[in-house]
Amino acid sequence: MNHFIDLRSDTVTKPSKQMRQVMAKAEVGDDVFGDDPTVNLLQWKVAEMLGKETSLFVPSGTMANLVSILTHTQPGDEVIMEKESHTFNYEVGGAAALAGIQINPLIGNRGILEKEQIEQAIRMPNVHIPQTKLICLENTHNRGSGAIYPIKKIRSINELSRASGIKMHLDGARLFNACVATGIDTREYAQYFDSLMFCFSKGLGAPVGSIIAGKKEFIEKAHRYRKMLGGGMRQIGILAAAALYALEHNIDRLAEDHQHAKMLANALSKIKGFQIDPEHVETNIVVFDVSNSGLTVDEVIEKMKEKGVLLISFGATLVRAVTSLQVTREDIEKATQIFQELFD
Ligand code: TLP
Repeated sequence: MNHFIDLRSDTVTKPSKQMRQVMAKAEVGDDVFGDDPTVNLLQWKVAEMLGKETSLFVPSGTMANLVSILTHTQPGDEVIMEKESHTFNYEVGGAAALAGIQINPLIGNRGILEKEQIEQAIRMPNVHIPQTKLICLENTHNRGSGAIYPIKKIRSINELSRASGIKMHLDGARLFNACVATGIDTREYAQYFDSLMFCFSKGLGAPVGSIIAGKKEFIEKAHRYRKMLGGGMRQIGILAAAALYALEHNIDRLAEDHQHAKMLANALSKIKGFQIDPEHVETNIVVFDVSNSGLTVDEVIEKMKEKGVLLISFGATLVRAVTSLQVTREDIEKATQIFQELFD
């Protein structure tokens, strides 16, 4: 099999020829000295796009979330987040191990929390009780099948957080998917968060990198934590150039990924053994339940792999398919046909 249709993640995209060309030509310097002009340009541009004072390029989304949590909290503090969130499930417990914080995981609806739930979870000031210092939201929500956080809900959570003196952080790994799907500007989302991060290495198609934005004072402190975690990098203008290219060329086209995901979700919803509500597929992530198929998740994945389609497990009965830059409409049609042949 020489061409896999790779639906495992939007992280699998490879830099295009044009992206590699700008990487090859990038001006570089030692970024630990603050000398890399391409990184500086990227950080300035992202701060502008998000309406924040400044920003900080980091190697990964995981480090972006961890650095942000470290910067906002002290060991023993409590952080509210959704139970299915990426930080709670897939960041190796780093916030507990390295920031020493306690997560208070709340159960959301496809990853979305209500203001009232958060209100009830905020701790009273009392000598026995950990103090709530941070609320983390995720937009789009990965395990929520790419669900978009409604801006109204973000606004009301923000009112609560301001009234309670609690900071807000956004895991916006796929923030641009939300922006493209809703037409809501990045600044509009960003204004409600003290810090936010997004990834270049997912649907935007760059090989490496994420970025954190916030106030100058916050980012100065975050910079020290990035260094502490070993995230101080040197001539990374070549990576920043890929990120700049991605911002210029790969945002609007995310709409295609969303169409492809919807096509796939519609087709899967007609297959008897699978359960999925296509209405729940708002962006590029398709999660479906295979429990009625008589097969295990691993069997479904293996059968599809034999036919050249790659998927991943998302739990005991759930399979995930993600559309991205290098997945064409023909690939989706072909994958759909294979699903139908194998499981209908
Ligand atoms: N998500 C990856 C895997 O880790 C599961 C994926 O394939 O979806 N926040 C969110 C919402 C994410 O989805 C991810 C990566 C991260 C943070 C972490 O980013 P990286 O992988 O750059 O550390």
